[in-house]
Order: sequence, then structure tokens, then C-alpha cells
Amino acid sequence: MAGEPQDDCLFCKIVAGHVPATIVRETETTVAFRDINPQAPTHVLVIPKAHYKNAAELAAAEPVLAADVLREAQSVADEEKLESYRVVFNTGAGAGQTVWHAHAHVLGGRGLQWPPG
Ligand code: D5M
Repeated sequence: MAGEPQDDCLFCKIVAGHVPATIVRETETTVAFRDINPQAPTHVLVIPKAHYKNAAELAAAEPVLAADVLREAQSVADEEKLESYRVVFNTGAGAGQTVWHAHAHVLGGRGLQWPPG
């Protein structure tokens, strides 16, 4: 069911503490941890603790929680002292989504090109 932990979800396992991660922030509703394959000097993933398969499903079901994720992205940027940063929600396999639990990539610490690849 939407929002419930999924046994086969890697990020639900990180939320539960069953898979290790370098956690940089945690709130009642979100967790932020370093990406295992960083694409920038700062590359942190912010996730809702509740399981939704992508950002669109999250925003439709729990808009306040979606806002929590965005607020945490800013908090990560503040902690990492990022003047500029990018927040990315890859949505769908064609856009590069590989983990089917909504997550915001927070990228910064270097110049970022536009358009992205
Ligand atoms: O982003 C999924 C991201 O998740 C990708 O950048 C790698 C990262 N990842 C995968 N496994 C881990 C673990 N165990 N810890 C931290 N980060 C991880 P997507 O947008 O779905 O491609």
C-alpha cells in the first residue's frame, strides 16, 4: 500500500537501519544520506521515510511530506555551505531513476552545466 514500507526497497531498508548509509540529517519524516556514487563534491539524497515510488506519487498523496523533503534539501545545502545547488528528482527509468522510492538528489560544490545530460 502507498506510504507503507516495502520489504524489497533499498531505501526503506536504510530508513529501518537494515542497510548502512552515511546519514547527514534525519527528521521525524525524512532522512538525508550521502549518495554511494557521488556526482559532485556534495551529493546527498533526501527521502521521505514513507514509501512512495517517485516524487509525483509522493506529492499527490502527501503534499506536506513532499514539502518536508524540499525543506530538508535546503537544510542540507545550508549545512554543506552551498551557495548554489541543484535538486533533481529522476522520475522513470528513461530519466535515470533506478531506486523506486522517492528521493531528491541535492548536488553542489562544483559548477553545474545546463542542460543536464
Ligand atoms: O538515484 C538512486 C541513487 O541512489 C543513485 O545515485 C545511487 C544511490 N544509491 C544506491 N544505493 C545506495 C546506497 N546503498 N547508499 C547510498 N546511495 C545509494 P536514481 O535517481 O534512482 O538513479
